[in-house]
Amino acid sequence: MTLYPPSESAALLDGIRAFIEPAHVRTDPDSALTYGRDWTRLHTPNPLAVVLPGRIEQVQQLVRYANEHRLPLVPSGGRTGLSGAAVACQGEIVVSLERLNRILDFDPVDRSVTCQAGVVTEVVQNFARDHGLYYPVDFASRGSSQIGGNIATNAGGIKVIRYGLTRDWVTGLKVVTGRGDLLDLNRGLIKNATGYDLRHLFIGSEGTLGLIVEATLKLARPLREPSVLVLGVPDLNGIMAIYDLFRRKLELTAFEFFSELALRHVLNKGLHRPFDSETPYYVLIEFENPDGLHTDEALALFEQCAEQGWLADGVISQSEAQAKELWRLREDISESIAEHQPYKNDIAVRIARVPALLAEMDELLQREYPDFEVLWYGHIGDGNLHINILKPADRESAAFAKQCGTVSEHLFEALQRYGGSISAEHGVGLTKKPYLHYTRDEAEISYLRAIKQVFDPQGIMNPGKIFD
Ligand code: 2HG
Ligand code: ZN
Repeated sequence: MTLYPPSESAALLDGIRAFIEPAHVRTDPDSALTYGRDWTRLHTPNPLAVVLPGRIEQVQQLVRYANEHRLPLVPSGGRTGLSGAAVACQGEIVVSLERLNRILDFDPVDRSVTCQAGVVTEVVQNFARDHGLYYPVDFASRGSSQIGGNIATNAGGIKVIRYGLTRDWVTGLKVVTGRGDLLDLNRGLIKNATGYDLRHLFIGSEGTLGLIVEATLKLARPLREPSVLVLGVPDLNGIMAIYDLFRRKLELTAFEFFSELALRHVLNKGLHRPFDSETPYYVLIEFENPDGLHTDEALALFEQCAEQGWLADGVISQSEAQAKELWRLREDISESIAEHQPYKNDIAVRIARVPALLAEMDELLQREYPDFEVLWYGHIGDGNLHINILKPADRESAAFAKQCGTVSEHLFEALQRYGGSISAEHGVGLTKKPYLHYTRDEAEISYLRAIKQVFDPQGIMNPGKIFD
């Protein structure tokens, strides 16, 4: 635990105020609470200070100063993470990049945009749209998450089956390493066969190697009039059968699923059922459908699935507004259950192994949590399932977390047999650190440690996150 005696910490912070404007070196309780945690809400924020540099040189000065005085730094974006990677509960200095929020360059020929790390994801999406293009990395927290955080966690989201992860869209990165050096990585190039690609080490590094300060992102052509189908599915096995059939005929841009139990929470918040009948599961399928070109094909596929008994009911959007409404049934789930302090798991397995894993997990969860509300949803088309266990109102938080942690071990043992990952897209941070060995073996973790040592020899960058 890094805690400095008050006199020492006051002097340390005065030292920072010598190169960052005093108004941007904050110690008030509100800032500590806001900037000291992410959306996990499991840890008590306790940063020494929150620092908001406005220039890259200030980030470098801060890292050098932190090395001199052994001050731990926690890089901070929109703090929408769900694994505690942006939590400062051990007297660290939070480094918020939110003042570095400018779009710096756009090139229509390259189809690329260069922006500072603190630009909000949705601002990049809107910027691309206003220039006739599309930034396809998308998820429910688009309005608050920041590009730097997206990159530091290699954010996934709802369009991965067609567009891949954040990693696939980053063509350039400027980073300040844990040693205080500014590296200009790959400079927007598509091809660059000159040895190790350090850019990819920083993507997904969760702030443990340094701070991302600038990024160049590729853009795509816009989606052409996407249509959305929501289908009611009686049995888990039907889900992947539907996926297989639909993707043979249509180029899908999303294939999501959620359970009836999960749906009920968004209905409680005022959304409407997509159709009258209830089924234990639902899938949401999105595909480009310019001028309704593929509607007949989609309806024929719907009929085929119905004949096989894979689906019981369904609806197809008739307008952009209706497509958006249908998306909310899936996208609003996470926020709608936040008040129940869910224990979250975010697992991944190869697509072909999803049905067998689902069956095994379902059986295990029903056995281990007979009286808990367990909600399933996620990006099943890329093999990513979110499992949320809601805390019963009368259960004490620590006891609940302990029980869930024990069941997670059974879950991860099964997952390991399937060659899966204990974190598909939410990262490791603090909450999944104890389970990392289920996905990365000791030899591999020793290489991760060695890499960290190169970029951050004094261990000041987000210590205690991913691994110890
Ligand atoms: C989603 O897909 C987010 O909605 C959040 O990744 C998942 O709340 C969750 O477990
Ligand atoms: Zn997700």
